[in-house]
Order: sequence, then structure tokens, then C-alpha cells
Amino acid sequence: MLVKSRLEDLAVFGAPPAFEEPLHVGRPNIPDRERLLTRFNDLLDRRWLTNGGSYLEEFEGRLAELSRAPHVVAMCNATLALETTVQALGWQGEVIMPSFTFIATAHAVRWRGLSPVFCDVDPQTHNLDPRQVEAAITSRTSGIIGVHVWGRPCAIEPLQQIAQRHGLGLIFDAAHALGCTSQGRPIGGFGDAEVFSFHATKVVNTFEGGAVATNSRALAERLSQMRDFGFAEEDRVSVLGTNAKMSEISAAMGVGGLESLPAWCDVNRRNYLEYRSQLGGLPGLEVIPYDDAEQNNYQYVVVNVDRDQAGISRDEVRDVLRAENVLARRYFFPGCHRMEPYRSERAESATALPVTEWLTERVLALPTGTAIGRREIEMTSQLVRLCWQEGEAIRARLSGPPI
Ligand code: T4K
Repeated sequence: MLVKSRLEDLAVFGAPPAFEEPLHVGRPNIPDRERLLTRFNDLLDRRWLTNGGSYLEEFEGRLAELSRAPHVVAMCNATLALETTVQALGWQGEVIMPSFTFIATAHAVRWRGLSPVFCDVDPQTHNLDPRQVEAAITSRTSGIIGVHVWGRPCAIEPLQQIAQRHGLGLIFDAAHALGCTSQGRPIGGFGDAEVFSFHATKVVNTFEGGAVATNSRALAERLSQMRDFGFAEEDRVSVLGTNAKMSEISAAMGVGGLESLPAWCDVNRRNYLEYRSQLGGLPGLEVIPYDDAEQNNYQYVVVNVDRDQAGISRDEVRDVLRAENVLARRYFFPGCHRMEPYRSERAESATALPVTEWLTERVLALPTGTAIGRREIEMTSQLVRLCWQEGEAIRARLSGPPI
């Protein structure tokens, strides 16, 4: 790792990158390897690989305990878990959701033949703005999907009241929110259901994976059948199903991950606080806050760059960092409404989401997780500070011919 303090040290000016190996936003957290391999050997010895099994049962049981939701149905990823939940709840027509989310939230609904209706978000929380949700309800609306973006809970109570008032379903995309709380209650027990992701890049991963947490036994039973082709018992299919099962090796990975979750959250919190202290005082830069009164997993360190105050744009900062092998990400640029097929279908919505557009131009996720330590954060922050000091020269360089 090179120490950089002058303009000419920057890779965009031709110097070697600060890091030989790339720093990623989503480097997977790996649980204790010995215990993991013991579990892998065990399931291989028993030759029970999928279609239920003891690791699936253990994983679902531990998740239910963590989220204090009585029923958990694990699946092969969160996208199919969302899709299956929407289908199980019988939603039709339109579903209100943010555009400021990963494209999977929209695709899951659309794949079931429903229309996502994108709604604007709150500039502080980055989550659905309940007033706008209410304004977006039509006679075709059947449900609302709130997304706990960065693990910061949605305005759950107001959304619940709106759903109740209008007789709508309500689910939460909790892909980012494992181990987080809202008013002291764990994410997992709100709405009709909440959906977690265990993709490799998430705080706990099962390689690929997802799960639905719900208070409804009937919904959980339906989902269990639907993830297994609709089988209610051998030779009897009771509902239109799919194959969304989680394999035993994934579940075993998840059991190890849940054991390590508290330690990983501590590392993430330490990284987050380190970034905050290193980046404090830069005009026009906000490290988005987490509520200390709640439990957070701190898996995302996200900064908001105000170009007018900073003298440099989010994209210029990103270009400088990428040249140094710091692969910061512009989640969720450019917003679902600007991606296909939604972009072509609903051109008018492009102008109706001013806060979403504002956010997608400003936020940047920085590398964190167990693969990132204090030195990496110091160096990354130093690079960001250089961007602030030398904004004009950097802009001139980035808009000039390649070196
Ligand atoms: N809802 C929300 C709100 C979500 O954020 C997501 C997923 C979903 C629903 C759907 O969940 P799943 O169906 O995936 O369970 C990543 C993830 O692929 C995606 O799961 C995640 N959200 C999203 C926010 O981020 P990409 O396109 O940024 O992934 P990728 O492959 O570029 O990985 C990010 C970085 O992580 C890379 O720079 C390299 C590093 N990496 C990645 C993998 C897979 C590794 O170092 N090792 C690895 O194994 O979407």
C-alpha cells in the first residue's frame, strides 16, 4: 500500500495505484473455517444435500430466533423469495415500491406479471416516503414493498397504517437489514413478511440465498410448498410452485455466518466509526448516520457528496478511487425507473422522482467488511481528502485526454 499526499501521487495522474489488490464493497465474510469444513464433511458423509435437511432446519430456526419471527422459510436467493412471497400473497395489478433499491426488488414483482409503481424516498432516510406512497395508491394497487435501504428501517408504522387503511398487503425487502432493529424490535417480524438476502456480498452469506420471515403460519406453509414445486406431500402438488430451495451446503454456511454475526457487526461498526472520524469536517460530505439507539449491522458505509460544497462530484471521487483500486460503488445508480424494462415503459416517472434522482447522483458506498482494516480506511480516506483539496486539478485531468 502506497502513502499518497500530493496531487502527482494520484493514479489518475499516472502514479501507480495505492492498492495492488482491489478493495471491494462486497467482499464476503467467511465464518470459522474449521467448523465450516466439519459441517461440510458432515453433510457429505450423510449424503443429504438439498430438499430439506438438518442444516436447513437449524438455519431457519436460528433466523427465527434472531428476527423474532415465528416462521422462516429459506430459499435459494432473495429475488426468488420476494417473487414467491408476492405470488403466495396473491397480489395483482400494481405494487408500490421505491426506485432507490437494487433492481431485484422491481424485477421480482415484474416477473410475476405485476407492475412496479415507483415512489420517491425521503432524502434523509433514503427509504419510502409514506406521504408519497399514499398518493400513489390507485384502484389497481394490491401491495407495498418497503426496502430497509442500508439496513436503516423504513417508516414501518406509517406504512402499516396506510396498508391497513387501504386494505393493501405490505412486505419489506430486508436484504440489507439482518440483525437490525426498529424501535428495539428485530427486523423480520413486520408487515405480512420480510425478505432477507444471503448473497455472497451480504453481512451473512450462504453463497447465494434468501429467506422469508413471517408471523403467519399459513403463509409460511404455502411458501414452503411453493419453494418445492408446490408439493404438499409425496405425489401431491397443491399449488403452483417453483424450485427455490436452499441447499444444505448453503444452509451450513449460513449457520456459521449467524454464529459470527455479532463479531462481524462489531468489525463493521469499527470500520464505520473509523471512516467517520477520518472523513469528518470535509464540506459537502456526509457519512450517512445510523441510529445508535437501534441495532445495526453497519454493512454499508455510504457517503453523500454535495458537489457544490465539495468542489468535486461523486463520480469524480469514484473515478479517483477506482484508479487507486478502491472499487467504491454507486448503489443504486441510476435508479430502477431508469433501467429496462421500466425506463421504456414509464418515461414519465423519470421526472417524478426528484429525491431518488438527487440521491443516485450523490451517494457512494465505500469498501468495508472483515476484509478491510484500519490501514485501508486511512488510505482511502486520505485519497478522499486529496479529492477535496485538489478538486479543480482533478476535474481538469479527468476531462482531459488519457495519460
Ligand atoms: N433487494 C435488495 C435491496 C438488494 O440489495 C438485493 C441484492 C436483493 C434484493 C436481491 O438479493 P439476492 O437475490 O442477490 O439474494 C450485489 C449483489 O449481487 C446483490 O446481491 C446485492 N443486492 C447488491 C446490492 O449488490 P453487484 O452487481 O454489485 O455484485 P457484484 O458481483 O459486483 O459484487 C460486489 C463486489 O463484491 C464486487 O466488487 C466483488 C465483490 N465480490 C463479489 C462476490 C459475488 C467478492 O469479492 N466475492 C464474491 O463472491 O450486486
